Amino acid sequence: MDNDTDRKVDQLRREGWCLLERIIPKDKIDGVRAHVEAAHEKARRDYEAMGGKIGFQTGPDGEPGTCPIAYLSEFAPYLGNERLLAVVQAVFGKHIRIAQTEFKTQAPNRTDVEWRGFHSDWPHDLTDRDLAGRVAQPFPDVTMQLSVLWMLSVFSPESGGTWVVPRSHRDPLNPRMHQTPEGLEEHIDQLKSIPGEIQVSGPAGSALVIDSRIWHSAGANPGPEPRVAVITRYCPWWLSLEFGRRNNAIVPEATYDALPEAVKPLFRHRAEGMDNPFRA
Ligand SMILES: O=C(O)CCC(=O)C(=O)O
Repeated sequence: MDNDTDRKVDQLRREGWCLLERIIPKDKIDGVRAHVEAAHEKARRDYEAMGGKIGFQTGPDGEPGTCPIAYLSEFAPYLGNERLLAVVQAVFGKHIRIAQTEFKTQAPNRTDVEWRGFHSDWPHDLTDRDLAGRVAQPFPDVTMQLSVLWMLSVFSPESGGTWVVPRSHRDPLNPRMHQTPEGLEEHIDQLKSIPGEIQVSGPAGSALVIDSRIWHSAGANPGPEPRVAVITRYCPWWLSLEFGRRNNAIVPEATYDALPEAVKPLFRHRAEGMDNPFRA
Protein backbone atom coordinates (compact mmCIF):
# COMPACT_ATOMS: atom_id res chain seq x y z
CA MET A 1 0.00 0.00 0.00
CA ASP A 2 1.35 3.46 -0.78
CA ASN A 3 1.08 6.20 1.82
CA ASP A 4 -2.03 7.72 0.34
CA THR A 5 -3.86 4.37 0.34
CA ASP A 6 -2.65 3.76 3.89
CA ARG A 7 -4.03 7.05 5.09
CA LYS A 8 -7.39 6.58 3.36
CA VAL A 9 -7.84 3.04 4.67
CA ASP A 10 -6.88 4.17 8.14
CA GLN A 11 -9.49 6.95 8.04
CA LEU A 12 -12.09 4.56 6.64
CA ARG A 13 -11.49 2.11 9.49
CA ARG A 14 -11.45 4.75 12.23
CA GLU A 15 -14.01 7.26 10.97
CA GLY A 16 -16.16 5.10 8.65
CA TRP A 17 -15.59 7.26 5.56
CA CYS A 18 -12.91 8.76 3.34
CA LEU A 19 -12.78 10.93 0.24
CA LEU A 20 -10.73 10.16 -2.85
CA GLU A 21 -10.39 13.47 -4.60
CA ARG A 22 -10.67 13.93 -8.36
CA ILE A 23 -10.72 10.31 -9.51
CA ILE A 24 -12.32 11.77 -12.62
CA PRO A 25 -9.84 14.42 -13.87
CA LYS A 26 -10.74 18.08 -13.99
CA ASP A 27 -10.69 18.25 -17.79
CA LYS A 28 -13.08 15.29 -18.10
CA ILE A 29 -15.61 15.88 -15.34
CA ASP A 30 -17.95 18.26 -17.16
CA GLY A 31 -18.32 15.79 -20.02
CA VAL A 32 -18.83 12.83 -17.66
CA ARG A 33 -21.46 14.73 -15.66
CA ALA A 34 -23.39 15.67 -18.83
CA HIS A 35 -23.16 12.03 -19.97
CA VAL A 36 -24.53 10.77 -16.61
CA GLU A 37 -27.39 13.27 -16.65
CA ALA A 38 -28.39 12.19 -20.16
CA ALA A 39 -27.99 8.51 -19.17
CA HIS A 40 -30.24 8.98 -16.14
CA GLU A 41 -32.93 10.59 -18.27
CA LYS A 42 -32.77 7.82 -20.89
CA ALA A 43 -32.88 5.07 -18.24
CA ARG A 44 -35.85 6.77 -16.55
CA ARG A 45 -37.73 6.94 -19.87
CA ASP A 46 -36.91 3.31 -20.75
CA TYR A 47 -38.11 2.01 -17.38
CA GLU A 48 -41.27 4.11 -17.63
CA ALA A 49 -41.97 2.87 -21.19
CA MET A 50 -41.75 -0.79 -20.14
CA GLY A 51 -43.88 -0.24 -17.02
CA GLY A 52 -41.00 -1.05 -14.65
CA LYS A 53 -39.51 0.71 -11.64
CA ILE A 54 -36.13 2.39 -11.96
CA GLY A 55 -35.85 2.63 -8.15
CA PHE A 56 -35.91 -1.16 -7.79
CA GLN A 57 -34.47 -1.74 -11.29
CA THR A 58 -37.27 -4.18 -12.06
CA GLY A 59 -39.60 -4.80 -15.00
CA PRO A 60 -43.41 -4.82 -14.87
CA ASP A 61 -43.55 -8.24 -13.14
CA GLY A 62 -40.75 -7.60 -10.69
CA GLU A 63 -38.14 -9.29 -12.86
CA PRO A 64 -34.61 -7.79 -13.00
CA GLY A 65 -34.40 -4.84 -15.40
CA THR A 66 -31.36 -3.36 -17.11
CA CYS A 67 -28.42 -2.33 -14.93
CA PRO A 68 -27.70 1.42 -15.16
CA ILE A 69 -24.14 0.59 -16.19
CA ALA A 70 -25.63 -0.14 -19.63
CA TYR A 71 -26.24 3.60 -20.00
CA LEU A 72 -22.93 4.73 -18.53
CA SER A 73 -20.20 3.79 -21.02
CA GLU A 74 -18.20 7.02 -20.50
CA PHE A 75 -18.37 6.72 -16.71
CA ALA A 76 -17.76 2.95 -16.38
CA PRO A 77 -13.93 3.03 -16.76
CA TYR A 78 -13.58 5.03 -13.53
CA LEU A 79 -15.09 2.14 -11.54
CA GLY A 80 -11.80 0.31 -12.01
CA ASN A 81 -9.65 3.28 -11.00
CA GLU A 82 -6.42 2.12 -9.35
CA ARG A 83 -6.57 4.49 -6.38
CA LEU A 84 -10.11 3.38 -5.58
CA LEU A 85 -9.45 -0.34 -6.05
CA ALA A 86 -6.33 -0.07 -3.85
CA VAL A 87 -8.51 1.16 -0.98
CA VAL A 88 -11.34 -1.33 -1.55
CA GLN A 89 -8.96 -4.28 -1.95
CA ALA A 90 -6.97 -3.27 1.13
CA VAL A 91 -10.21 -3.77 3.06
CA PHE A 92 -11.67 -6.84 1.29
CA GLY A 93 -8.78 -8.56 -0.45
CA LYS A 94 -8.44 -9.03 -4.17
CA HIS A 95 -11.82 -10.49 -5.10
CA ILE A 96 -14.53 -7.86 -5.14
CA ARG A 97 -17.79 -7.19 -6.99
CA ILE A 98 -20.26 -4.36 -7.37
CA ALA A 99 -23.65 -5.17 -5.85
CA GLN A 100 -25.73 -2.20 -6.94
CA THR A 101 -25.35 0.74 -9.32
CA GLU A 102 -27.84 3.57 -8.84
CA PHE A 103 -28.40 7.18 -9.90
CA LYS A 104 -28.32 9.51 -6.87
CA THR A 105 -28.99 12.96 -8.30
CA GLN A 106 -30.53 15.46 -5.90
CA ALA A 107 -33.00 17.94 -7.41
CA PRO A 108 -32.20 21.67 -6.99
CA ASN A 109 -33.95 24.54 -5.19
CA ARG A 110 -34.80 22.80 -1.91
CA THR A 111 -35.61 25.17 0.93
CA ASP A 112 -35.72 22.54 3.70
CA VAL A 113 -31.95 22.35 4.25
CA GLU A 114 -32.55 21.03 7.78
CA TRP A 115 -33.96 17.83 6.24
CA ARG A 116 -32.14 14.56 7.01
CA GLY A 117 -32.80 10.92 6.23
CA PHE A 118 -30.15 9.14 8.27
CA HIS A 119 -29.69 5.41 7.71
CA SER A 120 -27.05 2.74 7.20
CA ASP A 121 -26.77 0.94 3.86
CA TRP A 122 -27.42 -2.61 2.71
CA PRO A 123 -26.59 -5.13 4.12
CA HIS A 124 -26.90 -3.05 7.28
CA ASP A 125 -30.10 -1.29 6.19
CA LEU A 126 -32.58 -2.12 8.92
CA THR A 127 -35.59 -1.37 6.71
CA ASP A 128 -34.72 -4.03 4.15
CA ARG A 129 -36.56 -6.66 6.24
CA ASP A 130 -37.10 -9.72 4.05
CA LEU A 131 -36.69 -7.84 0.75
CA ALA A 132 -32.93 -8.34 0.87
CA GLY A 133 -30.61 -9.86 3.44
CA ARG A 134 -29.74 -7.66 6.35
CA VAL A 135 -27.29 -8.21 9.14
CA ALA A 136 -28.84 -8.62 12.58
CA GLN A 137 -28.01 -6.19 15.33
CA PRO A 138 -25.69 -5.74 17.12
CA PHE A 139 -23.64 -5.53 13.95
CA PRO A 140 -20.36 -7.47 14.11
CA ASP A 141 -17.36 -5.17 13.79
CA VAL A 142 -16.68 -6.14 10.18
CA THR A 143 -16.78 -4.02 7.04
CA MET A 144 -19.07 -5.88 4.63
CA GLN A 145 -19.81 -3.32 1.94
CA LEU A 146 -18.30 -0.01 0.80
CA SER A 147 -20.77 2.37 -0.78
CA VAL A 148 -18.91 4.60 -3.24
CA LEU A 149 -20.76 7.81 -3.99
CA TRP A 150 -19.46 9.40 -7.16
CA MET A 151 -19.57 13.16 -6.72
CA LEU A 152 -20.11 14.36 -10.26
CA SER A 153 -20.99 17.88 -9.10
CA VAL A 154 -19.11 19.88 -6.47
CA PHE A 155 -20.36 18.65 -3.06
CA SER A 156 -20.87 21.35 -0.43
CA PRO A 157 -23.61 22.75 1.81
CA GLU A 158 -24.70 24.79 -1.23
CA SER A 159 -25.33 21.68 -3.35
CA GLY A 160 -26.64 19.14 -0.83
CA GLY A 161 -23.44 17.29 0.04
CA THR A 162 -23.87 13.99 1.87
CA TRP A 163 -24.13 14.05 5.69
CA VAL A 164 -22.16 11.48 7.67
CA VAL A 165 -21.78 10.83 11.40
CA PRO A 166 -18.11 9.92 11.82
CA ARG A 167 -17.40 6.75 13.85
CA SER A 168 -21.10 5.73 13.90
CA HIS A 169 -20.14 2.59 11.93
CA ARG A 170 -19.11 1.13 15.27
CA ASP A 171 -22.13 2.34 17.21
CA PRO A 172 -24.53 -0.36 18.42
CA LEU A 173 -27.44 2.02 17.88
CA ASN A 174 -28.93 2.94 14.49
CA PRO A 175 -31.19 5.76 13.29
CA ARG A 176 -33.69 3.22 11.92
CA MET A 177 -33.86 0.90 14.91
CA HIS A 178 -37.52 1.72 15.43
CA GLN A 179 -38.37 0.41 11.93
CA THR A 180 -37.08 -3.11 12.41
CA PRO A 181 -39.42 -6.10 12.62
CA GLU A 182 -38.00 -6.72 16.10
CA GLY A 183 -39.37 -3.33 17.11
CA LEU A 184 -36.18 -2.27 18.78
CA GLU A 185 -36.53 0.84 20.86
CA GLU A 186 -36.06 4.15 19.04
CA HIS A 187 -33.18 6.21 20.33
CA ILE A 188 -32.50 8.54 17.41
CA ASP A 189 -34.67 10.64 15.12
CA GLN A 190 -33.42 9.80 11.64
CA LEU A 191 -35.13 12.87 10.15
CA LYS A 192 -33.22 15.38 12.28
CA SER A 193 -29.67 16.60 12.57
CA ILE A 194 -27.50 14.27 14.72
CA PRO A 195 -24.75 15.65 17.03
CA GLY A 196 -21.35 15.19 15.41
CA GLU A 197 -22.72 15.07 11.85
CA ILE A 198 -20.60 16.62 9.10
CA GLN A 199 -21.51 17.50 5.53
CA VAL A 200 -18.95 16.14 3.07
CA SER A 201 -17.53 18.74 0.69
CA GLY A 202 -15.19 18.15 -2.20
CA PRO A 203 -14.49 18.80 -5.86
CA ALA A 204 -16.51 17.25 -8.65
CA GLY A 205 -14.99 13.98 -9.83
CA SER A 206 -14.26 12.73 -6.29
CA ALA A 207 -15.42 9.45 -4.78
CA LEU A 208 -16.85 9.37 -1.26
CA VAL A 209 -16.24 5.92 0.23
CA ILE A 210 -18.38 4.94 3.22
CA ASP A 211 -18.61 1.80 5.32
CA SER A 212 -22.20 0.58 4.87
CA ARG A 213 -22.71 0.78 8.65
CA ILE A 214 -22.05 4.52 8.93
CA TRP A 215 -25.08 6.72 9.60
CA HIS A 216 -25.47 8.99 6.59
CA SER A 217 -28.03 11.02 4.72
CA ALA A 218 -28.34 12.79 1.40
CA GLY A 219 -28.41 16.59 1.82
CA ALA A 220 -31.27 18.76 0.60
CA ASN A 221 -29.85 20.73 -2.33
CA PRO A 222 -30.61 24.48 -2.05
CA GLY A 223 -28.57 25.35 -5.17
CA PRO A 224 -29.89 26.19 -8.63
CA GLU A 225 -28.40 23.08 -10.34
CA PRO A 226 -28.99 19.37 -9.75
CA ARG A 227 -26.39 17.68 -7.56
CA VAL A 228 -25.39 14.84 -9.85
CA ALA A 229 -24.17 11.54 -8.35
CA VAL A 230 -24.05 7.79 -8.92
CA ILE A 231 -23.55 5.14 -6.26
CA THR A 232 -21.76 1.81 -6.71
CA ARG A 233 -21.60 -0.67 -3.84
CA TYR A 234 -18.34 -2.66 -3.64
CA CYS A 235 -18.45 -5.99 -1.81
CA PRO A 236 -16.10 -8.83 -0.95
CA TRP A 237 -16.46 -12.18 -2.73
CA TRP A 238 -18.01 -13.81 0.32
CA LEU A 239 -21.07 -11.56 0.62
CA SER A 240 -24.26 -12.92 -1.00
CA LEU A 241 -25.50 -10.48 -3.62
CA GLU A 242 -28.25 -12.76 -4.83
CA PHE A 243 -30.49 -13.17 -1.81
CA GLY A 244 -33.53 -10.89 -1.97
CA ARG A 245 -32.68 -9.69 -5.48
CA ARG A 246 -32.04 -6.13 -4.34
CA ASN A 247 -31.28 -4.04 -7.45
CA ASN A 248 -29.70 -6.99 -9.24
CA ALA A 249 -30.54 -5.78 -12.73
CA ILE A 250 -28.84 -7.44 -15.67
CA VAL A 251 -25.78 -6.19 -17.53
CA PRO A 252 -26.46 -6.73 -21.25
CA GLU A 253 -23.90 -8.79 -23.12
CA ALA A 254 -22.78 -5.91 -25.37
CA THR A 255 -22.30 -3.65 -22.33
CA TYR A 256 -20.27 -6.30 -20.53
CA ASP A 257 -18.09 -6.99 -23.56
CA ALA A 258 -17.30 -3.28 -23.90
CA LEU A 259 -16.28 -2.78 -20.25
CA PRO A 260 -12.57 -2.21 -19.58
CA GLU A 261 -10.79 -5.35 -18.34
CA ALA A 262 -10.35 -3.88 -14.83
CA VAL A 263 -14.11 -3.34 -14.56
CA LYS A 264 -15.39 -6.66 -15.98
CA PRO A 265 -14.80 -8.73 -12.81
CA LEU A 266 -16.90 -6.22 -10.86
CA PHE A 267 -19.98 -6.95 -13.03
CA ARG A 268 -19.43 -10.52 -14.22
CA HIS A 269 -21.99 -11.92 -11.76
CA ARG A 270 -24.70 -9.81 -13.44
CA ALA A 271 -23.61 -10.30 -17.05
CA GLU A 272 -26.13 -11.66 -19.51
CA GLY A 273 -25.18 -14.73 -21.50
CA MET A 274 -22.41 -15.97 -19.22
CA ASP A 275 -22.65 -19.76 -18.84
CA ASN A 276 -21.29 -19.42 -15.38
CA PRO A 277 -21.61 -15.81 -14.32
CA PHE A 278 -19.48 -16.49 -11.27
CA ARG A 279 -15.76 -16.79 -11.39
CA ALA A 280 -14.79 -20.41 -12.05
O1 LIG B 1 -27.08 10.83 -2.24
C1 LIG B 1 -26.49 10.90 -1.15
O2 LIG B 1 -25.91 11.91 -0.78
C2 LIG B 1 -26.53 9.72 -0.22
C3 LIG B 1 -27.05 8.47 -0.86
C4 LIG B 1 -27.50 7.46 0.13
O3 LIG B 1 -27.76 7.74 1.25
C5 LIG B 1 -27.62 6.05 -0.26
O4 LIG B 1 -27.63 5.74 -1.45
O5 LIG B 1 -27.70 5.21 0.63
